[in-house]
Amino acid sequence: MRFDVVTIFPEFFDTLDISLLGRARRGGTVSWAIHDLRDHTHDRHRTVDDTPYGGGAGMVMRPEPWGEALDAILDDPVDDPLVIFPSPAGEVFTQAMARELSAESHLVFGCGRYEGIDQRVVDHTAARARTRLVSIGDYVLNGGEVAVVAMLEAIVRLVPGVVGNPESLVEESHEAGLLEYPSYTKPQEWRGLPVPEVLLSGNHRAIAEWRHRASLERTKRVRPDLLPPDETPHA
Ligand code: 6GU
Repeated sequence: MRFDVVTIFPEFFDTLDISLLGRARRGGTVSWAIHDLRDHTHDRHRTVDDTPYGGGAGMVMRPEPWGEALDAILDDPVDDPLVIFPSPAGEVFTQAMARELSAESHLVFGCGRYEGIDQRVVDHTAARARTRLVSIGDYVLNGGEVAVVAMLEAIVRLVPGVVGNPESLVEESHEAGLLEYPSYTKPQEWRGLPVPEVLLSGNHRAIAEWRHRASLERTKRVRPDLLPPDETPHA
């Protein structure tokens, strides 16, 4: 997988080289480039934003630097890139979307700041490449950078060959539509607190049943919205 990120804060992405993503990059499974939007400005102040037409608070990112930056990435596409604009006004990012995006060969992220990017940039991009607006949840961040780091961490770990043991991807929260069951390790007793007996039994069927029940109970308690209608607790 290849990805490109356009941002006015390239330093935000220095953390990508740590841990899993860095290892995947060194192993050749993923490659990426971080592009500074201000490299595509031509005035002394390297201006990227301006006041909104129609009035109102905040600033909007001007289209010209975005046009240039995206041209440089999209102009002669050898692949079929998917462009993602992180935005609180987008469709909500989920594990299912992370799975879907992990099968893409080329992702391009355009990180807006302030009150967003001039809409014509999104429209112009959508006319030449698959384009999506994606939100990571119902709250407001100052810009798309943190959202892109979060999305990339969720996406890249699903790219085949990135996580060593693919089985560890199957039994985790959200993959089965439920939250993950609680986990325990040594010691068997800690500060008077024992590990649930069944986990020490060696009875794999009983363990699987206990874990499924624990997943279900936890999901009912904290995320009843995730349950299929027939599992929803009655009011
Ligand atoms: Cl993707 N961007 C911003 N600025 N705020 C958000 C978001 C994205 N997702 C949730 N809040």
